[in-house]
Amino acid sequence: MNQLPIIERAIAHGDRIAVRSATGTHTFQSLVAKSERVAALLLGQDRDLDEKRIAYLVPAGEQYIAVQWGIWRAGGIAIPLSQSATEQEMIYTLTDSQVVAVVVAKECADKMAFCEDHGIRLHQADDLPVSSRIELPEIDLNRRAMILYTSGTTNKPKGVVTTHACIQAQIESLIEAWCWESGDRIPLFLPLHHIHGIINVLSCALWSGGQIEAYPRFEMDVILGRVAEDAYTVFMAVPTIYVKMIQALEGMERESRERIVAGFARMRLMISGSAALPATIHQRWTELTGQRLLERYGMTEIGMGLSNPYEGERRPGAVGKPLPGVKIRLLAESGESNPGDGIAGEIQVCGETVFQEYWNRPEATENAFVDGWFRTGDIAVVEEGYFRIMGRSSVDIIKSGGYKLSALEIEATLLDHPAIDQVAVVGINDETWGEIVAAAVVLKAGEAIDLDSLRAWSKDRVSAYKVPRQLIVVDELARNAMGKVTKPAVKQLFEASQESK
Ligand code: MLC
Ligand code: AMP
Repeated sequence: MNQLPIIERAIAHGDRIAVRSATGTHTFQSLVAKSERVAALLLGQDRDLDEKRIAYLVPAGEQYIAVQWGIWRAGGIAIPLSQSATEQEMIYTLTDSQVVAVVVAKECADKMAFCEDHGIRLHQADDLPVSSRIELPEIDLNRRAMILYTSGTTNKPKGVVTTHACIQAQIESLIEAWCWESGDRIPLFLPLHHIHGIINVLSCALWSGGQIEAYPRFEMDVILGRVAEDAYTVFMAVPTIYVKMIQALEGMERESRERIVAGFARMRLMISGSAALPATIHQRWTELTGQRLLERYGMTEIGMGLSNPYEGERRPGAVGKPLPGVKIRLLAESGESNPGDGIAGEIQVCGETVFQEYWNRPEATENAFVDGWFRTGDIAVVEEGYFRIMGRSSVDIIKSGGYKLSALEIEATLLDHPAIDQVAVVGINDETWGEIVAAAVVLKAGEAIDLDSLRAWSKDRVSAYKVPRQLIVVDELARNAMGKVTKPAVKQLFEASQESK
C-alpha cells in the first residue's frame, strides 16, 4: 500500500538511529513499528479516523514521534499540546478543536486527568496493543494533518490547519535550502507544540535520515557538554537561547569555554529564528565561536518564509531572501506591491507551504488572505536584496522568548482579578527575552496589588511565559479619540519607569 512519504522514508532509513533520549536509542524501524501500534490503538474497530482530532501530551522523544505518526497513519489530525499550558488553556484547545481523544505519556498523565470530566477519551501512550499488523487507511496528501494553536490579534488562540502536502512542502524547502543530510545530528529542546521544534528540527531531521537528541526542555549545561563532545552537526534555537548561552560562556573558566566553543565552531550550521536576533548578539556569537548564525523568518501559518543563505553572506539584522517554493511580496501602505528598496510594506506569502485555514473560523481565514496572499502582519523592507523585519503591524502581539503572545488574551485573563478594574498589556524590550509582558492596571476602589501577588495569581491561569513581569498601577489609562487605550502611551510609562530606576 502507499504510505505517507514521511513513513516511506522512515522505512527506507531502516535500522539507522533516529532518536537518542533518556530512554535510550531508537531506530527508524522501531519508530515505524511503534507508530503502527499507536494507529491500532486509536482505530479500535474503525478503518479510518477520517480527520478526527487527536491531541497528545508526550515529552520529546521516540514516543512523541510514534504518537504523531500513529495519528497520521490512522487518518487523524494531530494536535500537540503544550507542556506548560494550564488546565484552562488545555480545555480551551481541546474544546475549540473538538478533540475526540487524547494520548498521554505516563509522566504527563496527572495533567490530563480532567479529560474524563469533559467526555474526552484518554489513551495511555505506554499502553499500546501488542499486535500491530492491521490494515491502515490510505491517506491522500491533501487531507488535514495537524492543527497548531497560535496567538494573534484576537483574544483566544486560533488553530492553524496544515495538510500532509503542506507539511511536506515546508520540510522539502528547508532540506534544500539548508542542505540537510543523513549524517546530521541535532539537539531538540524547543517545545513540541510549535512549528520551530516540530518542522524545522524534528521533521527535517527525520525526513533526511538524521539523528535527534531529545530533551524535555533547554537543559543548557548538559547540551553544552554534548557540544564539547561534538555530538551535533546542526543547531537551531530562538535568540533568547543564544543570549543565555553567551552569558554562560562568558561566565565560564577558560578551559571549559574553549572546549565548548570548539564544538560549536565545528558544526556545519547554526540557525536562529522565531524572533528578531539583535545584530549585537549575531556579532558576539561570531566573535566567541567563529560561527556566522543563519537567521531566518517564519510563522506558524506559512512555515519558514525567508532565510539568509547557506552559502554566501549571512547579514546581521536581516532575514535574507524567500526560501525555495515560497512566494513573498511586500505590500506597501500605498497599495503598491514590492515598492522597491528601502520602502516598507507588509510581508505577504503564497505557495504550497502556506496553511489551509484556521480551524472552524471561515471568517478569520478569509480575512487573513488578500487575492490568495496570506497577510503576515509583519512589516519589512528590502535592502540590497535582503529583507529586514521592522516590526509588526499590531502592538497587541508580543514575542517573548520566541513565544508569540496575545496582549488581548492576557488582558482578558487579568480582568478576572478581583482588584483590577482596567488593564492594558504591552510588550517591552528586554535583552534576554526580546520582549517581556508588562501590565498597566487601574484598580477598583480600595484595592491594592503588587507584582508578586499578581504573578502568583496569574500562574494558575496562563502559561508561565504569559505571566506579567512588570506592573504599573495608574489612575487612568490614556485613550485616543475613539476611547481605545493607546498602547504606545502605555509603553512609554514603562520606559519612563525603567529610566528612573
Ligand atoms: C520564562 N521566564 C521568563 C519567560 N519565560 N521571564 C520573562 N519572559 C519570559 N518569556 C522566567 C521563568 O519564570 C523563570 O524565572 C526563568 O525565566 C527560567 O524559566 P525557564 O522556563 O526555566 O526558562 P528556560 O527553560 O531557560 O526557557 C527559555 C526558553 C523557552 C527560551 C528555552 O522560553 C523556549 O523554549 N522558547 C522557545 C519557544 C519557541 O519554540 N518558539 C517558536 C514558536 S514558532 P524564575 O524567576 O522562576 O527563575 C515561531 C515561528 C518561527 O515562532 O519562525 O519559528
Ligand atoms: P508564530 O506565530 O509563533 O509562528 O510567530 C511568528 C512570528 O514570529 C512572525 O510573524 C514574526 O513576527 C516573528 N518572527 C519569526 N522569525 C523572526 C525573525 N527572524 N525576526 C523577526 N521576527 C521573527
